[in-house]
Amino acid sequence: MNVQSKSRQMLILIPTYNERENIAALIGELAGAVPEAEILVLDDGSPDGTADVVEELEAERPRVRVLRREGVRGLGRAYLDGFRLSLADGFDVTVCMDADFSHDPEVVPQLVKCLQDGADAVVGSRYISGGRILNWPLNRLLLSRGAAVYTRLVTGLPVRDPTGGFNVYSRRALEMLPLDRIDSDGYAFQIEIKYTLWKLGCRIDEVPIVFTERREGRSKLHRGIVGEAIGLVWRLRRGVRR
Ligand SMILES: Nc1nc2c(ncn2[C@@H]2O[C@H](COP(=O)(O)OP(=O)(O)OP(=O)(O)O)[C@@H](O)[C@H]2O)c(=O)[nH]1
Ligand SMILES: [Mg+2]
Repeated sequence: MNVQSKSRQMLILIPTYNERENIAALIGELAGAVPEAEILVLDDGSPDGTADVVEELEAERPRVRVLRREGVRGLGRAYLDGFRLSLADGFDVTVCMDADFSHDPEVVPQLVKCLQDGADAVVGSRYISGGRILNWPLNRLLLSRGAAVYTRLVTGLPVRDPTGGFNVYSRRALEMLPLDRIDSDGYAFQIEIKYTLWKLGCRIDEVPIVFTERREGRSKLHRGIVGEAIGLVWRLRRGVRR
């Protein structure tokens, strides 16, 4: 990726797997909401050609890039590559968000403002006052809420929405993370990053968000993601890392 000559303020990382129907519209909305941001799509060889869509956009949008990942697929692995690139390219602020419009592009400036007010990491939170989830079936609500409460009980992590994927990290926070030692994915990845930062003494603030069901495309949630998260919280509690 060549972002050498550009401003180094803010990088938005968007992991994608089969998000062809969402990605162009999301990038368009982000360009309106945060025009100064660079956008890096982290694609895992989506069979639907998501990366090709982004590549076509690159011609007209110089702040947009796609990283075509190879090898083992995974949300966590994609984010770790994104974190490394963000550090290497000197960005001060790294925003993480889903491609499916569950995370509102208009809220990015608010999350970033909170970081600039002194937090090391900011979590877009569904589970603090003012936060909400729209259009999720009861089983998804219970699973997500249950995971949040369970994580807190087992690990002590004082974050109300530990599995959330709409997060902002300062350069300092990313520099502190032992990126080579983190290898979880899905919900577990979100928990592991927040837990590690908390243990390192970082200030993690939460800002309420309204989370909506994905606009288009299919969920990649599967039972293995939940099992992995359950295993991880107990490992964190015992202080064991792989
Ligand atoms: N690079 C990469 N991205 C992924 C992978 N799995 C999921 N994603 C992306 O990660 C984000 C979150 O995945 P979702 O499928 O929306 O998971 P979710 O939000 O828990 O579930 P739903 O909202 O119900 O669909 C989306 O932008 C996905 O495209 C993967 O293996 N690799
Ligand atoms: Mg989603």
